[in-house]
Amino acid sequence: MAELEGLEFGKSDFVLLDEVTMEQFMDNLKLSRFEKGRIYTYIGEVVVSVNPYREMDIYGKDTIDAYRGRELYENPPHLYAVSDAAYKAMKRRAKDTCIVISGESGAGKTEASKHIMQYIAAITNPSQKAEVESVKNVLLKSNCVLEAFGNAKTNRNDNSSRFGKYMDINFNFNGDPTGGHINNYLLEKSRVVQQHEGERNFHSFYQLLRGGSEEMLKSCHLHNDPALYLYTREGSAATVSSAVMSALDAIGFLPEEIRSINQILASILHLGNVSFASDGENIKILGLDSVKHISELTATDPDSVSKSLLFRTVATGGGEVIEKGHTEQDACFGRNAFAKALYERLFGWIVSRINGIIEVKDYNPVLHGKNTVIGVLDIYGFEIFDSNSFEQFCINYCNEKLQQLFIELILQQEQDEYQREGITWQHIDYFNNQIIVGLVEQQHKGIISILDEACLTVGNVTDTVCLESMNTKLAQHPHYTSRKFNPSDKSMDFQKHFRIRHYAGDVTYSVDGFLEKNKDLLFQDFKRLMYNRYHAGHSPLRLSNSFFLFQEPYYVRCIKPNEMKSPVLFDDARCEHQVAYLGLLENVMVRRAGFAYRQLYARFLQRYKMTCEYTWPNHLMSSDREAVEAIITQHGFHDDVAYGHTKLFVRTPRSLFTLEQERAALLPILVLFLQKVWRGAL
Ligand code: AD9
Ligand code: MG
Repeated sequence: MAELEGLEFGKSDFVLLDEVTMEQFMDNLKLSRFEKGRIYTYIGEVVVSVNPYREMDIYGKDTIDAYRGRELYENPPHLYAVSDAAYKAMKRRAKDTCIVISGESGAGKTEASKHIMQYIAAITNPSQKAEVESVKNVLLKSNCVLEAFGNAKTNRNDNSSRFGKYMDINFNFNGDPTGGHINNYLLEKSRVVQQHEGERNFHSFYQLLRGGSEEMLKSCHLHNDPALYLYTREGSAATVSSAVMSALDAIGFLPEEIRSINQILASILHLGNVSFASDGENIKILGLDSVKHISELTATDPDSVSKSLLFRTVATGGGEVIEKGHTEQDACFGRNAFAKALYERLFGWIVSRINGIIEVKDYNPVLHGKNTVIGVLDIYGFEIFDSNSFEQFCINYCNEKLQQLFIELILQQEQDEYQREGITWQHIDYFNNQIIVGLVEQQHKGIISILDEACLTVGNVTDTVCLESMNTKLAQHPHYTSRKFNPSDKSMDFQKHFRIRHYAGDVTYSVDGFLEKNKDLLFQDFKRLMYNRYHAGHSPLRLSNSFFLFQEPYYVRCIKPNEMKSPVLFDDARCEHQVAYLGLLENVMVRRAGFAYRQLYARFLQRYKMTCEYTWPNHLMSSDREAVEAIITQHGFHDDVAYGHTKLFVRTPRSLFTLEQERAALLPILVLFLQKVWRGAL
């Protein structure tokens, strides 16, 4: 039982706090949980996780066995318990479920997603069927590959996800994984050509240079020193494992495919080393060796590579097509655009190749029953840097959407339902970030609409002109500020910045490059999928256009204890800020005053009528509600429930658990009874 942890570990569920105040919440989180090595705490079924920044001995086989098949409150809080709850819901009730992991950059989302996947893999396929083992193996190994190509060191996290990931695991009627699908969102491809000070390019480049065999490097015309390449000059010191190559191999990438991946990475590095010089009129390429290597590695003709770097093709007014020489600046821009596009496509191809390997094959719903899904969503966390660009704008918008989802499902719908059902309820107030989501995505008036409009306008609309339009149209919005407040701060060019008061903090964005990046097709795709989610309204995670029906969500809310990556430091102010903006206190209030379980009277009756003499086999009361009341009264749970118009609400899961146990004990007797009836013995 959760309480068996002992009083020294405080409350394992914040719902049990004596009083719901920020002070008590923080004391419990810091003194009783984090400082005693208890990194997980519940708010009902929501897991609050604090990044321990050290290896914890809580993910071994023994722990997995302890959680397998158990109810949430039977063990101390753990990711494994919610993973099991999601798994049970999927298996028992054939429910599609998803686990949504949120928190700022470095809070522990990706680690959590891996623990969840590992748990699910460990508890499934008891009969060790080879094909199921192989699916699980690919699903687990794909994390390593995705991290190599999609993660990088940032100033906030050494292994920061620079893309959003939604991974679906498909299950057959036995509850064994039969396949999966990865959706990836908005890779931060600008990182390929440029990184902030102290940050690095994607891990894959360093793994290639530091981890690649001598022979492979030679065939790609590479040296093993990242400092030799413009794109990897930053932060080359970190050690690198070559696990990704063996993971690619284990997943089923063919040797020639792995070779091609290396060749494309190498081409990108060589591209970065192509530079240009101008003689006043024309420009020429410096570093023809690099061009030669690129053409060899991409099987293209060196002259064509040079030409595409130096010229662009334009249509004249008279319908003619001519080649126009680049300026030095244009050529660098074009080179970088090419490198980014190559990487982006490589990443997309790797994901689709993995999907091809793990997709559910030969599935026949008639033969195999309903195909159910558990999804795990791990996106890039909310981030604020000294300088924030379009990438941060999209990342933070994405986090606003997730917060909105949480509010909708956990705070709003819950309270709406109590009201609808006529349950006496003291409304709990919370900050609804819909207003910020609207600021970004509202049609015609929101930032995205203004950007789109500027991109579609013929003529020379610059980032600054677009900013002026935003400043005019959004002047009255309480979460938008046209410039940084402190005019004495000379480091900031006011004409190029705007500020959004996000749910998680104020972020000042530089509009430099906004329009160019907004034109990018990938961003268009991203926006479209977010809009879809928004307008579809019914799905908790409509981040994908295909396969997606209503899924029952489970939440993991990650907290970053400090900015130093320290295992011992709990920065009170930073943590309190996160608890506040994540709405955790409000979550406790709603949960505490609320009900863990609800069910329509008829369905409740159907399941538990055998546990009460007045309802078995049929009740003679005037309504199902009265019959349910009889069951509840007989078991002495009267104080633990409320009766709505159509549903019964049960406050604590414990009452339900007792009913479940009783039902389970009665079932064999019932079966015997029915057999006798059939045989005519009764
Ligand atoms: V970002 O939004 O992708 O930048 P995440 O994903 O929230 O971020 P991540 O899971 O990458 O953070 O965690 C950051 C680091 O914290 C990891 O690299 C680990 O060093 C550390 N960490 C996080 N969770 C755990 C854990 N459960 N046990 C031990 C952990 N270390
Ligand atoms: Mg991550």
